[in-house]
Amino acid sequence: MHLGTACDGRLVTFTADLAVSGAATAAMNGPAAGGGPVGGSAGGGRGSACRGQQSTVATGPARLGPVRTITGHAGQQTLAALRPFGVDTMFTLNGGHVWPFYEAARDQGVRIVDTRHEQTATFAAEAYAKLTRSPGLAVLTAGPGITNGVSAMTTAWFNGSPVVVLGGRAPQGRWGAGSLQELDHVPIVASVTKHAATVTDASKAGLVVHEAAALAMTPHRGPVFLDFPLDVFGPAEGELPDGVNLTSEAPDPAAVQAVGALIAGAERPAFIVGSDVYWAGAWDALAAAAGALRVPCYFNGLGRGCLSADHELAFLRTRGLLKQEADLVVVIGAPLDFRLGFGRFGTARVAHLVDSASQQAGHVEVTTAAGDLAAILTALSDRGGDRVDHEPWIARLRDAEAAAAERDRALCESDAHPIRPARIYGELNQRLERDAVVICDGGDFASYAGKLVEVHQPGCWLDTGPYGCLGNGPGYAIAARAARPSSQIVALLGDGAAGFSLMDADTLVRHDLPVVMIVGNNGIWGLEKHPMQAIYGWDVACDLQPGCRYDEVVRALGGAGETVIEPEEIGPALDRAFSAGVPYLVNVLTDPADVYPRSSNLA
Ligand SMILES: Cc1ncc(C[n+]2csc(CCOP(=O)(O)OP(=O)(O)O)c2C)c(N)n1
Ligand SMILES: [Mg+2]
Repeated sequence: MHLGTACDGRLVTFTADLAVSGAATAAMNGPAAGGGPVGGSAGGGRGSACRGQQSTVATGPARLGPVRTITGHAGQQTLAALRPFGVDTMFTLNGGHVWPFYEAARDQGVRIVDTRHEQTATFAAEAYAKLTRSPGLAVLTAGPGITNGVSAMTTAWFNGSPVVVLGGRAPQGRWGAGSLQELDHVPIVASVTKHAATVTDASKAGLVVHEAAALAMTPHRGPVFLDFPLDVFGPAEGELPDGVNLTSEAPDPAAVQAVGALIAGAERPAFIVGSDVYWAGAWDALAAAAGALRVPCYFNGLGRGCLSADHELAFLRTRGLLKQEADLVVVIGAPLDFRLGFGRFGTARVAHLVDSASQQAGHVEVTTAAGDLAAILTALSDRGGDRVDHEPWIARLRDAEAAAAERDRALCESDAHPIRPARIYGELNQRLERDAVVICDGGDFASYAGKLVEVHQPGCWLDTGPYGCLGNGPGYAIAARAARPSSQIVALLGDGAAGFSLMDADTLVRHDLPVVMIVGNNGIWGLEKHPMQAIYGWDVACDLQPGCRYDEVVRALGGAGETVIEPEEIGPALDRAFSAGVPYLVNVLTDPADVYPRSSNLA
């Protein structure tokens, strides 16, 4: 039995109504998994990354269970449908087509955070999903509002992030006559969502939204889109399921057994842990499996922090060695994409654990087990039996890791002028608390963060993911402060990246969301300029304004900031930023000649 919030704000009870499978124990997402009461103002009870994990797994199709009747237009039904999933905040930018959602948000106590660009609103919804492991909500007005959100929706699609995007839409009754912003959005977003449709019957809005949110949250997760013609909001009355019943695929025991046998027989195995381990809430199951099988772990995306960086089996700097030395790499909850050498690690055998059969790689033949990742990891740790001793391999990696950390330490302490970007991370690392949320938005500057920032808790690392869309930083920062009122929030922005959405520092100011932004300002699109120089010997379209005062932009918008030129000024500037209590941008002028040591193959 779990608590939910009725549309009138009353707490109501509902049963999760789960069909329990025999052996599988898995993480459910959202409040139905034991997250406790939902609703109330943003932040209250939403601050922890780690809420509601181990519960029972339902393996059958979603069933609606008992229903309740909601009196109210489609907007009212929609928000009432989303509340039991834990949705307490809406990210949006105003347009008359979506006012019924605002009315419902006012009535039902859903926080409205309005941004200066729909891309930011949608990125914020994605980050809120990442931080709360429940659906993020973006409400976008018809036409340009929705098309402005497409890159962020696509980012959510690539990241498997459960985002619910609600769009306004020109009236159905006049379709074809040329109403303002009359655009059929559905085909535009169909290829980057799990489901895209137009709601055509106000009395079904609650049910349709419930099913869309459940689909977004069902592994493999992802964004969904519904638009609402202006003339079908109601008045109406509709039914709503009283509970949330999420399901995930039960893994095939034989497939899990095959992976277990590979690990037991390997001398030098490694796990690479990706975002879907986090989405599944499977960090405890991961720790148990890695510990029982003695397998060193590397991390990708939201996988970072699933084991603390100082765990004896957590490794950061030696992944490159796997290609030469590992004999087995088990990739868990991440696609075998360009970030992972397309699933090839030298001569090592590769196994792939995915949260749904839909995520099985088509481009390489590897041993694959699909299904609930917590269930798979638990089955692996319970396997028992003999296995090869991995301690010499762990010791070898530990030595290599220590040597690499020593090399990084020298970089992080560099007092070169102009400033080397690594020095910024040296100063930042000394100040980051274990639950700090670190956000990356940029080229080389963000890559340095991936190499040098150590993550200690699940849900504390937000990068843009494999879609690589610059401009996510301010939206992610808005969501991070909204979801984690008392954690440090740090957005690391390249100077090029900052140009996409720094105007949304205004949103941080208006909504009183103090965060620290650090611009690694090398005056160039560094990740493009250096490779162009290396390949062509020349470059074009790679230069930005040297020394541009991005801090003045934030000051003009009502925040604060400063520019840093000398390495020893970085630390004190960060201290001022963390204690400022307002959005604060530290604009660090860095060396444009610093070339990031890049080896990944993009295509
Ligand atoms: C929306 C978008 N446009 C263009 C790119 C291509 N791109 C990738 S990295 C990069 C350079 C980023 O420069 P900056 O943010 O200044 O970081 P730096 O590499 O200089 O540290 C560009 C233009 C992209 N990934 N996303
Ligand atoms: Mg740059």
